[in-house]
Amino acid sequence: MMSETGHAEPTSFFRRYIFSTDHKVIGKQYLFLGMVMALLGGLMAYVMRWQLAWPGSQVPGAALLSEPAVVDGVVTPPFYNALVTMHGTIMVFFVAMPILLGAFGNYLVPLMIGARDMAFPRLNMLSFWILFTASSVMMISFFVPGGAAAGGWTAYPPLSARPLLSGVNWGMNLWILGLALEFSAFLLGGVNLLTTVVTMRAPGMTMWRLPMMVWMQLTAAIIFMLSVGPTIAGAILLLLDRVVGTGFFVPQQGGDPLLWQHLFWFFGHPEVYVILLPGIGVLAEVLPAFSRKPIFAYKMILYSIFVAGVLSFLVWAHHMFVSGMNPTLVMPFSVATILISVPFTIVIFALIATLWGGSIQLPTAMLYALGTLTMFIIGGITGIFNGSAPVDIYIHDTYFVVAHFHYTLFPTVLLGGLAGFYFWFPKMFGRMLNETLGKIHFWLTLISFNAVFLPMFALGIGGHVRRIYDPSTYDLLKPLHGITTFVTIATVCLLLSQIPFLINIVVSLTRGERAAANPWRANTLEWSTASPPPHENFVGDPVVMRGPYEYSVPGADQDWLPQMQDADTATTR
Ligand code: HEM
Ligand SMILES: [Cu+2]
Repeated sequence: MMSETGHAEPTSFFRRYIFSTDHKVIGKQYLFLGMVMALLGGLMAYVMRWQLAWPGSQVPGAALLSEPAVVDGVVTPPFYNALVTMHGTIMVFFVAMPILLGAFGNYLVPLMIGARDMAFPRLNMLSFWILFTASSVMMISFFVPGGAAAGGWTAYPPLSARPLLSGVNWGMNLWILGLALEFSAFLLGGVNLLTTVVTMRAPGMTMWRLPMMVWMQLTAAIIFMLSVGPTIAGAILLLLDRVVGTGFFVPQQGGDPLLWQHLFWFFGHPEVYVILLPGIGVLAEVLPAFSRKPIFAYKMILYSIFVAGVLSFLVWAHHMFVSGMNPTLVMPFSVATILISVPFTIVIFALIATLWGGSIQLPTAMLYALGTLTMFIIGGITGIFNGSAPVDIYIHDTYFVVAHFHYTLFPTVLLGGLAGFYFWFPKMFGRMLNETLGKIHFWLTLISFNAVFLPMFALGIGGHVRRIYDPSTYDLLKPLHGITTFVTIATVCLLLSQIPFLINIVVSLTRGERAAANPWRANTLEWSTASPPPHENFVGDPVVMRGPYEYSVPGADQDWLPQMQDADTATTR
């Protein structure tokens, strides 16, 4: 039978690998783009950290950069501001979203629901190429006169609204353009994903039989689409302020900078859940598979996520406690923020309970999943400090905040992303990754990650504010300088720790053991087809018999029951 999206396998190189409409190729394109951008974002962090530890000294490698960004190998203050801004922007919009939503969403969702492709394959291709254009616009902005945007990833006006104030003109305009393109790419992607999950599930794949990853992608897409509107409106106003001379955000012209903060954070807070949910999706697939147990409280996790999703729209002003907003509103926002920890705690406990009493196996994918879970708990708990208004007044805009959000984002994006990468790599590329290199990579990454970000809590409490170019100019930071240097050395270690990973990819892609269809003995549909899956995914038409987490079912003769085991058209191994 031809599927709704049925299309013959393309034969030309361009249609196959560049302008492909196959969700699997597009998923890999997103993955590759996200990894390249992660490398660039990581290098930017390295340059920043070097300047902070040894202010005014030459940054090794920076001679490759040209004036006026770098003078004699030393980073200039305007370039430092651009680095902070672009590192944050790139990591959130061009690493986290492409990998967690773009790559995992595109690659896994059609396979997991038993579809042959996304609902709109050409639109899917368009989304990727719009995102590619957006990334190029962002990177090109470094090379225009005045350099890249330098007002922070939050682009607060009036700094961002008036070229005169920051010295950045075209860089900021291109930042807005790049972000607009990025939003378009993920709005189109979200519509595509939603339609796919709603209309293209295989027979028997009821909503309550969906793998958790699909639910998380679906919820993330909905949260993104519902929250991004006000920020798009805000970005248009900001562009008008910049190029037409309106004053929506400029006090001298009767505008209000706080308006931007509201429009930005109404999206900015839900956005972190857009990133977090696919990370939870990875955990929800990996933890059951390697503890050989059903996920604990499937529906309860989902209800908690829905509650957290709704609450995420009601907490945005916790980023603005010290902005001069109406003090009457501070407490409701503070309480709502702390309330969100309730549903998330339920999710975390359900994931831990999934492990409880299981036959735990520890391949690299599982190590990364456990690393994600434990590190995210630190991020979550420190968020309660920030959310509590009286505490936040002291730690706002310090390295405590930087430590907190890296403890939430780094685990979900990089540790969670790597858990997913090690788990689905055999499916995507048909080869097994090397486990020894994988474990070395894991331990080095986990230890150096903590060495980078744990001391930042102390720096923040000690008064180290964020987004500063030269800590040595502040007397109060002098006693802390040893910690600052330590953090920078750890950053270099963290970056070097990725070398075994890159070696692993190259070695495994060329010489790795060939992957069986179902190397982890997992249940979801993607494991019932070949590794890598054929064009249009399944040989026959998949029919789903049961839920996704039937591991160690009493009385069954094997400890896993694939979702489509009884369909005679498919193999289970
Ligand atoms: C290689 C690991 C990383 C290191 C060493 C690192 C380091 C830094 C540093 C030094 C800053 C500037 C802090 C400041 O002065 O305010 C920063 C900001 C930031 N980072 Fe990272 N980071 C890393 C990974 C990530 C990841 C994975 C994400 C998100 C997915 C991320 C998101 C951000 C954001 C949103 C900002 C705020 C930018 C701003 O203030 O406008 N970082 N990071
Ligand atoms: Cu928030």
